[in-house]
Amino acid sequence: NDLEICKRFAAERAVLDREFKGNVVVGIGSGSTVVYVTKCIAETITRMNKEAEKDGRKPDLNVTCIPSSFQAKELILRNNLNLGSLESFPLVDWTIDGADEIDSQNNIIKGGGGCHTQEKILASCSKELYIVGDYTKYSPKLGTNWKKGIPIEVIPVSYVAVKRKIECRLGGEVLLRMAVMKAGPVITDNSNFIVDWRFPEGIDNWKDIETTLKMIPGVVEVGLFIKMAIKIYIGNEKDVKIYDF
Ligand code: DER
Repeated sequence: NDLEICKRFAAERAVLDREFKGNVVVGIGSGSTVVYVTKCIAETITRMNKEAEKDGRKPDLNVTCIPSSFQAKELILRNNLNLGSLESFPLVDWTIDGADEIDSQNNIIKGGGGCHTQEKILASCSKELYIVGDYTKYSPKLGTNWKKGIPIEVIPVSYVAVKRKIECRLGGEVLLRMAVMKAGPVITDNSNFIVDWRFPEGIDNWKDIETTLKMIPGVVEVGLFIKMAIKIYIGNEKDVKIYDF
């Protein structure tokens, strides 16, 4: 459908804008848009190696991909890309990842796919973070389109205490994220729970909110990526809108 086409447009533009030369360490985000990113990276490498062979040059391109989740690792393997680990490559040249909502101030909600903890670690190790998404992801302010709240990964035993503290201090409602194909809560790649904070209207000091949430004992990571992205690619049916930050 047309949303998938928009995702693919954004993903391909973000990949084709990148430099593929010599040794490159690339971060792979999580979610459905990144499926197109990973496929396009693989196609780009194949094309460049073929061009080098045709010109009688030795292919000098060496791309190592670092995953942000079990899903990202599977994507890297399925596309026959070189799988690296953050332990071996703690400095990443560029990362491309998806998002749940982006506003005009470069405030981003991530974690709809339950992977924001390792995504944020990977983003923090990357020289450049590029975000890709379809046009439904870009809003004048957070909460306009994305109604599921801010994802927060928590240590399981703490989830009621964290819920209570957030609701008392910041208002809104905190819900434990329940699994669909399994009885009980979603369990993350890090063996933790996720709670989603349905925040109240009128919040805009997102950097302070991120710090306040992060400081609550039991909170592992918050799905707010504040001013971490260098460029945002938003795909429409006919073109890609790029926001530079
Ligand atoms: O969880 C995340 O932050 C993922 O990047 C994900 O939410 C992106 O969503 P997508 O499936 O629409 O790409």
